Amino acid sequence: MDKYKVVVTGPIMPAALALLEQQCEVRQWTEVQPPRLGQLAEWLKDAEGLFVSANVAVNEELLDVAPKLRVIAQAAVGYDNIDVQACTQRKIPFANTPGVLVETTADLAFGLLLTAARRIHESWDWVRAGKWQPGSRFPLGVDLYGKTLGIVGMGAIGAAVAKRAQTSGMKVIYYNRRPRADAAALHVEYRNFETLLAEADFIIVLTPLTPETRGMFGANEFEKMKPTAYFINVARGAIVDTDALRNALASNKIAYAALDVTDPEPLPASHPLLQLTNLLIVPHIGSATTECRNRMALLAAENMLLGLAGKPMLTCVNKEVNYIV
Ligand code: 8YV
Repeated sequence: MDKYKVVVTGPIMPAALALLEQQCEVRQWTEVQPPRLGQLAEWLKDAEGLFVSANVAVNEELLDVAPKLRVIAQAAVGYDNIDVQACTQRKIPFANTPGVLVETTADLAFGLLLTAARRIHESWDWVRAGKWQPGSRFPLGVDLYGKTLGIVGMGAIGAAVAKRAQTSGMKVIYYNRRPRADAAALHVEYRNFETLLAEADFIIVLTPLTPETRGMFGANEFEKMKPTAYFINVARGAIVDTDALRNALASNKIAYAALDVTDPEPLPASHPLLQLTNLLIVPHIGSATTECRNRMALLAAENMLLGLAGKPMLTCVNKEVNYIV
């Protein structure tokens, strides 16, 4: 049997590559810089499968140069880089990787909250700089116990963060477009967006980036938060107006921010955000553990092989075309 032709747009965990290679002729982009469309075009001409790691925009322009494409699998849960409607119009099923990164990302989200509240990262810098001297005192942090966490975007990751917060004695409120039917079982309370902004001591953003959520946090929203509020974003940078966040932090309208995602990404070393001291930034590492990246890559590879064989993919987004006619 001829092997399927698959293009992989970036790094892939070895086990997933080995799985793909059993049935596919794989062309993998291995440069450090993500590929531009022109650099992939030759490979895409006869590609049947596209394995994306959120580093490439899958839009009409790309689909136009990939006439034989039948399946797209992405090793990421967020898919703001994919024009799903364009895929559906061309009857190309697209799958992401929900579920397998829930606990890992929740650990990072709650870890950022705790690290920021207790200034764990700054205190280590302080010790290393030799400032731990007789009589010296590191500045005080804030408690989590008894505080209110507001989760914006209460999906599976939100529920996993809520569990962690509740274990630390926090009350959890949330905002979603629609309240969750199982909120009582999760011991979380719904608030409208404005009320959540005003009530929360800590806010964690977990909502997907869509046209509706782009720029959802701007000057008005930071204005409504408590001056003691901690703002944590582990979703997508563009949900936040970066200038408005910088101004809110610089003028102490809010106390602190901890970001796993930024806009732009990567953040240039000269970026004005980096001049602030009341924030902590990590380089988009929400799912970055060996175990989690293996689960994501293997699920994406399984989806790819199922799709290429004309079988429904496990976690297809555009379910209406989750088969090959
Ligand atoms: C990264 C994520 O995008 O799954 C997502 O949506 O944000 C992260 O897991 C992942 O690194 C992309 O490979």
